[in-house]
Amino acid sequence: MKLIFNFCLVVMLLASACGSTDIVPDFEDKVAAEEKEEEAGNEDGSDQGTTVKMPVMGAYKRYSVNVEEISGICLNKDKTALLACGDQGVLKEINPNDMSVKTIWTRDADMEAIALDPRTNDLYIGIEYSQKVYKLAAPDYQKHSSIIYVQEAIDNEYNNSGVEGIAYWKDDLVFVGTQWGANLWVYKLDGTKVSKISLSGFADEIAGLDYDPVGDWLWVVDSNYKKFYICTTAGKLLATYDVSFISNAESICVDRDRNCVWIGSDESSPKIYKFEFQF
Ligand SMILES: [Ca+2]
Ligand SMILES: [Ca+2]
Repeated sequence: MKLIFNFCLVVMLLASACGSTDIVPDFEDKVAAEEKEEEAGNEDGSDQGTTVKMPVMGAYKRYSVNVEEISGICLNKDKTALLACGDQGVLKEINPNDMSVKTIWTRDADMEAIALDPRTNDLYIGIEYSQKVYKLAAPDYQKHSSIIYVQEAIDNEYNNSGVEGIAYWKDDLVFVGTQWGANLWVYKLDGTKVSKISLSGFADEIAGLDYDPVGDWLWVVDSNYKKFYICTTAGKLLATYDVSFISNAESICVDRDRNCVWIGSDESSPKIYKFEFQF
């Protein structure tokens, strides 16, 4: 009897060791699993999961910044400066100490989103209207190529409600978000679509995106609802921050080294808001 039991145990262990190894998590499965967890927690009125402390927003400062129609912000490779792009086709570097600006690259394209690949320091820039992503090669950021086409946004003519957010995730994966439908895709850098979800359960649009590897969170800014959010990579809302005083918040950048979050406002006199944060 004991022998049979041991044999069964070995078989079970082997089966679990040989289980499927999904490299790319399936969004729908992950969302369903999270919903199940929630339901299970609610049944007996208690939350069995570990409570995660969410970041606390503090005071803010507002700066005028010379980046025309600022619409995307990320940190540079050594996190000493901000890189920002705007609708007028400008890529600029911003000194976070005095907000002085220098131009890096220009091109006639509606640049609405920016992310840096920490493995290569290449930049990915989301282009609205043509609904694609440029790769801008490090170190000098003067040579671009089109690497991703968001075909659904092209086919359904998202036009000016198209690609507005991009964030580097991991491996060769990026998140791409649109205003229309608050749609969020994962794409491989070779242009292959991996998955799609919508954040429309809480957001009106995705106007800007950042991925925060410390919390494994997505930070999303929504210029229509005038809020920004933290959600899981499966799209579960974790926190909401009100920024009703910002006229057109289209870019977001989490800066843990400076204990702040940067929000850019695309307006005729472009602004950057620096929010103190306790992470
Ligand atoms: Ca814009
Ligand atoms: Ca737009």
